[in-house]
Amino acid sequence: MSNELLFPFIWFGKNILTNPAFFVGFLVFIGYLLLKKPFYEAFSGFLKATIGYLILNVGAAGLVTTFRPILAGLNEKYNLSASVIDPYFGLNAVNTALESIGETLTWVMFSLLIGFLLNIVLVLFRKLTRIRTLFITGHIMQQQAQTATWIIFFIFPQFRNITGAILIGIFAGVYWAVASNLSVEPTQRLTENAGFAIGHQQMFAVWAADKVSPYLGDPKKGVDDLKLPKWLSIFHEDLVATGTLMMLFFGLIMYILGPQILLGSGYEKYVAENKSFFIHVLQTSLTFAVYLSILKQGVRMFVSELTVSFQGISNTIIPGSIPAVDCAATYGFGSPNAILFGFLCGVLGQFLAIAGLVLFKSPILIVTGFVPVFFDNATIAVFANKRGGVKAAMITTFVSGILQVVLGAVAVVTFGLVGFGGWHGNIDQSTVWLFQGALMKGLGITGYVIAIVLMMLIPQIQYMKAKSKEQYYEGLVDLEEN
Ligand code: ASC
Repeated sequence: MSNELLFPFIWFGKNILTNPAFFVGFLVFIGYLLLKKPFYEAFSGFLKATIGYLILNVGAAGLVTTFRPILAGLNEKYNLSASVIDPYFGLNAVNTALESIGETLTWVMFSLLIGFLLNIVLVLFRKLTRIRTLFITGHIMQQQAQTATWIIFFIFPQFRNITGAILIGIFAGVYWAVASNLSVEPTQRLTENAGFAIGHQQMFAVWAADKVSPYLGDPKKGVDDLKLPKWLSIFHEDLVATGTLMMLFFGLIMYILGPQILLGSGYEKYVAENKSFFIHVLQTSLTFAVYLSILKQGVRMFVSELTVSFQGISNTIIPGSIPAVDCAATYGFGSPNAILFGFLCGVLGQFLAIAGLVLFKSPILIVTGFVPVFFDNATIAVFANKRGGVKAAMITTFVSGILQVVLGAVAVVTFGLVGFGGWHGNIDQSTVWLFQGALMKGLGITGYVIAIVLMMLIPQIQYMKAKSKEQYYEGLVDLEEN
């Protein structure tokens, strides 16, 4: 073909495919048209998705500029590299890391699409795969696809291309299908067969908590028998909790670094103007919460558009699958006390582990992020409390907090994210994914294949162990056995 004929394709590749904001908008637009929505809805979907992505970029850029002097200061003064364990900081870190190898986030979108379609196929062939669940929590899929993109591109530099995107898509899609499928029984037990599974970032952990809790404590001695102080409830609000955590951690770090290092050449002017360092520290710490909330707002916007077009597609192809949704959906069924209690024990575990890192002079400093410490541990506690009461809830979340920090630090090193300021940080990503990543790092593509095969075996074992095969497919549990 001549160059003129190819021109539209080249133009499209350069301007849309490699520009995630427009690529997401384009996907949504096509999705809406395929669902036979009127043109004006497709247009509005395109705008909301693209603008959402552009908003995300603003939040991400803001986080980077706020974080950079602190990261540089820690490095300069103590040779330390700080990483916030939180998926939103993780997004940011991966974004910068991908840029550093000359790649863009477009691959994330490709992989997301491939993973989602694969999950549908796995459910379609449920008689063979034993997969019953479709993962539909869009913002989580986006975060996980993004982290997986970095992991695969980092470990397999030869596949920084469409082959890599397919590998990422398969990895993510199989994880979504298998892990959410694994959460069916625990979730159904908790919710008394409400008919959904978990599609989030602690599905393996929920399964483990459901399994070990009966051995750890007595379900009759639940968290509700405790009296938690009322002021704790302010942490239900995520900006309050994030603001507090950021003040605690970055406040402390910035104080220790001191104004001279942090302000650099601006220091003299600052002293001359008689400004308060305390207020500077406070404002900078809270600025993290500001940019995080901008970033989240952007993610939610484009993801909710993607979800509409994705769900439309899946509903028409696979009726009768079990939807796997946000972990917060289980909170209405568990004890409300368990949520805060899990968060608290998780915080305790995390703080202790961080103190351990400092004490043992780890070159990686982990900073608590809100999302994993709250949502992972709250969710684990809800399940553990149901099966083993307050003792189980306490032990499982405390251990989870420690693992989140220690294995988070290991993950930062294993996945080459030192210096980028963040790691995904959720418990499944810091345990299961870390193990799988280590397999791939050690054994190359063979390790990748082993990781996928091991995951695919899980639903087979579940099915084999199921007492009633019919019930297995319906996803129902016997409630009397509780
Ligand atoms: C996450 C994440 C969020 C929250 C939310 C909980 O992992 O990225 O925004 O948890 O999904 O409801």
